[in-house]
Formats: sequence, C-alpha cells, structure tokens
Amino acid sequence: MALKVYAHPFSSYCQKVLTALYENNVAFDYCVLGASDGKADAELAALWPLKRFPILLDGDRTVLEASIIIEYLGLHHPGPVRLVPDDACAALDVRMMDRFFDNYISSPQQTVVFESIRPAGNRDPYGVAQARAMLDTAYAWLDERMKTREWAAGGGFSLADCAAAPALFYADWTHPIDKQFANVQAYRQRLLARASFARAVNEARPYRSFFPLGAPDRD
Ligand SMILES: N[C@@H](CCC(=O)N[C@@H](CS)C(=O)NCC(=O)O)C(=O)O
Repeated sequence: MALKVYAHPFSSYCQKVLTALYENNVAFDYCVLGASDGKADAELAALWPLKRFPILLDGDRTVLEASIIIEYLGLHHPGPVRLVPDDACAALDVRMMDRFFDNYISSPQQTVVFESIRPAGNRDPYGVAQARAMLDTAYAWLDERMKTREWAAGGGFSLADCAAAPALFYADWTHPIDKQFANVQAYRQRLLARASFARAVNEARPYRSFFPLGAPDRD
C-alpha cells in the first residue's frame, strides 16, 4: 500500500518532510490539505485530533511529527541518502541540530508571524521581542558553527538540514539574517540550491500570497 502524506506545500514542517522524501525519491500519495473538497482535511482530523501537519500514514500506522516521520522513513523506507546516520554518536549530533532548528529558529519565527494575524487586543509585543531576540542569538550561534561546515551536522546532508532548510527560509523572510552572519546566509543559499528542497520551494510558489508578513520578491 502506498504511503500517504497529509501536508500543505507552503507549510514549513511539511517542507521538512517533503525534502526528506524527495532526497530518496520515496513514492507517496500527496494528500494536499486545504483543497476545496475538504477530503484530506477531514481525514487528517480523524487521524489526529490536534490537526497539526504533516502526518504520514503507512498502512494502518499513523506517524506524527516531522522529525519522527523522517526517522521512520529511514527505518522502514530507506533510500541511498541516510538522513540519520547509523552511527549512534553521529546520529545524536544530527538530532541535536534538528532540535536546534525546530526550537530556536522555527518556533520564534512562527511566534513573530502568528502575532501579525492575532486579533487586535490579543497582541503580545513582549513575546514577539523575545522571539526576535532568540532569532538573533540563534543566528549568531549558528554562524560560528557553520564557519567550518557545509551541512549542519556530520559530513553529509541529514535530518538536521531538512529541518534547517524551511526554518531558515522563512526565518529570513520574517526576521532577516543580518549580513554579519555570512556563514548562515551562505548555508541558507546551499540549502536553497539542494534539489530536494528547491523542489519543495517551487511547489509552494503559488501560495506565497499566504505569507502574512508579505513574501519578499526573491528566493
Ligand atoms: N511539531 C510539529 C509541528 C507541526 C506544525 O506546527 N505544523 C503547522 C504547519 S507548519 C500546523 O499544523 N499548523 C496548523 C495549526 O497550527 O493549526 C512537527 O514537527 O511536525
């Protein structure tokens, strides 16, 4: 039975999983959320009441959370690109960086974006200032780390880079990566040039008007 992925092309966490799928040419049925018939959305709600996406369906097994989906693919539908290294110590470094991108780039980036669509009267300027400060600190830390690296962890492209790609893509739109962080900017460009992520970005182009802060005319 074909794998099913419930996802939306413009969602950063979906792009993280799509990048992993495209890296290894994994075949899957793409259940696109937000379609006018509402079918995929109803199926998602039945499978996962929190309705967060992406999710993966493999037969009768539902797999939640982008990182876990990528780990699951490596175990059950492996391809030539090992996104989580077999070596346990190397895998730990990959997972550490995966957590870094989700927790300290994606989360504050989403805080800033969601603020812009909150109803007036429910705004949280203090929380947004904290989120922007976290992004600045995270960019500075990552810049040091990327001084000597091509990819975020270990020698090759990994789960950590699948997390980094959409995180840095949207973070730069939300809270621009200052030019003093040239290593982060260069890494973001390498990620954009990676065929798997470039495909995810291209598939999301028709939805750029969805970006609440206004998508810049680049990338
Ligand atoms: N921790 C989840 C986060 C997933 C997530 O927040 N997805 C967003 C789209 S990028 C979503 O479901 N948004 C819908 C909502 O918040 O209701 C993961 O890693 O998969």
